Amino acid sequence: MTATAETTTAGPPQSRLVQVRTKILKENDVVARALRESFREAGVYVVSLVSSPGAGKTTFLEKTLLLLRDQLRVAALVGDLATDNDARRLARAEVPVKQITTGTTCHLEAEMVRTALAGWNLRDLDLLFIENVGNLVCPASYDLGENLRLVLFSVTEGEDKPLKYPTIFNTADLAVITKTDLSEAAEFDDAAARQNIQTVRPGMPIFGVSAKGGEGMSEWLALVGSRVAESRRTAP
Ligand SMILES: Nc1nc2c(ncn2[C@@H]2O[C@H](COP(=O)(O)OP(=O)(O)OP(=O)(O)O)[C@@H](O)[C@H]2O)c(=O)[nH]1
Ligand SMILES: [Mg+2]
Repeated sequence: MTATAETTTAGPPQSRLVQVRTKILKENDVVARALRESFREAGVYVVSLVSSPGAGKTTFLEKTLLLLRDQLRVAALVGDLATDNDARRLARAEVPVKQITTGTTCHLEAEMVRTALAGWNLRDLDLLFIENVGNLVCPASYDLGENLRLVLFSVTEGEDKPLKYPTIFNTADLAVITKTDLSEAAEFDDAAARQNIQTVRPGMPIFGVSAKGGEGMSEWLALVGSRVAESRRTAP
């Protein structure tokens, strides 16, 4: 028998499950809108990070916090199903950090962010980072009130990830290709990866970085610095 590749595409079932999901998303949007307004009023710029597990969000964020903490008042929230490992890693940058543990939930929701921020005065911050749970599917649908959403993917994951997970790339504002120090060993095809991102999300800016080696970090810091400055200029 000759091997052939067949594809079936599942349409959304019109079930009670879909109705419940729609309701949850609507409720999330309401909270996210309120969060966005409170961020705007306080003059804090908010950046979220999404990626598959282990793509390098915490390493990238720890480096970013270390490099920015002397110029800007930075802080971070980090989501995981379990453990406070990432919060402890980020706290090494000696900036305010809080872990959100989601239990069985594969993404952060706006309400979790609101709860985690209780007790923090947003006016004390210039820039807040939110690291989402490592997952290329669930976080895509949940607005967290952020100004900028980064999608990270590492050179060891394969160039086709944007094509396989288009929604997460479509809902992001900027793509970050991580672990570029491993490109050669992984035989990473940078041009193909960039083309795949552009196919899914035409015009999306792309950064290549190595949080370990430092490559690309200064370009990223310049961009986020300019976004913070721009949001200040247009602040109420
Ligand atoms: N070589 C290399 N390794 C990296 C780099 N960034 C992260 N890593 C490694 O990749 C692994 C995962 O990194 P994390 O920063 O924990 O990834 P994450 O996306 O935060 O993971 P989750 O929060 O569990 O989803 C760790 O072993 C890191 O040391 C990099 O720039 N270069
Ligand atoms: Mg992490």
